[in-house]
Order: sequence, then structure tokens, then C-alpha cells
Amino acid sequence: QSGWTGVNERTFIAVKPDGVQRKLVGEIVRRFEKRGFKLVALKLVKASEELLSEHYWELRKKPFYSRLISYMSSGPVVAMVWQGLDVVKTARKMLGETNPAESLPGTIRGDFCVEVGKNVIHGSDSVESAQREISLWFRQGELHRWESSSKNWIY
Ligand code: 3AN
Repeated sequence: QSGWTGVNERTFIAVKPDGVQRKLVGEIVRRFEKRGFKLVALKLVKASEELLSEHYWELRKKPFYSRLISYMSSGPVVAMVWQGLDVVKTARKMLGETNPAESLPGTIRGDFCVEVGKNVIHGSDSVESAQREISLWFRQGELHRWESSSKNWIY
């Protein structure tokens, strides 16, 4: 796992229940594909409260925490792993700001939502949290290992 840097960097992306309900999955997958990232894993899951409490461990003291957990467990989410050069940082740019009101048009949140409590998508905020989140949401066997080739210029 520690070797996943450079073009092999990976991030965890999840379309949240509001995004799935609003049928934004295809649009979001399309944006990541067209940007040039490789899909490594994808599944539709109804997240348990146990999984979500681990995922949002850092936010457990926040006033909105219980609302966040019930929103995230209100329906299925589409959990994905994407791979490519600087994917963690680039994905955060593609998502926009946590608060959609501050997200620029052209970003996913800037184009599709207005509420911080229903902001359509999650993306890991660092390489370390990406590794933690990927191993929390996926088993090793669910992650595709793309052959590293000398033809990395082929996207
Ligand atoms: P991000 O998802 O952009 O990394 P975090 O980790 O600070 O942002 O917040 C995680 C999630 O918690 C957000 N995606 C959002 O759904 C929810 N959240 C964050 N701040 C608020 C808030 N002030 N009120 C309600 N929900 C919030």
C-alpha cells in the first residue's frame, strides 16, 4: 500500500445517498474518467453506523455528527477508488468546497448542490486518509491492480 504514490496514487470517493437518489452517479463517474483517472473499485453499499462511525471518527465531537450519520445511512452510497497522478488533491478540486455555497461552478458541489448537510460526494483529504478510508470500505481483493506499463502516457 505504501508504494501508491505518483501515477499510482489512490483516493476514496463516495457518492452520498442524496447523490445516488438524484441519479448523479453516472455524471460523477464520467468526470473522473474524462479527467484521466483509472477506476480501481466500485460498489453500491448501505453503510452501517459502525462503518460510518469509523469513517467520520474525526468529526465525532461536532454538533452535526448524529445528523451526518443518519444522512449517510439513509440510503445506499456508491463507494469508489480512483487512481492516478495527484488524484487526492485533484479530486478535492473537482469536488469543490465542503460548503457548496463556496464551491465554484464547474465543481461537482458547485454544479449540483446548495446544502453543506447534503453535499453529494465525499473525497479523501490526504494520501494518509485515503489509505485509511480505502482499507475501511474495501477488502484487498476488491481493488483492481492495473498493470504498470511503460506506456503510462496512454490514458
Ligand atoms: P469534507 O467532506 O469536504 O472533507 P468534512 O470532513 O469537514 O468535509 O465534513 C464531512 C461531512 O460532514 C461533509 N461532507 C458534510 O456532509 C458534513 N458537514 C461538514 N460540516 C457541516 C456542517 N457545518 N453542518 C452539517 N454538516 C456538515
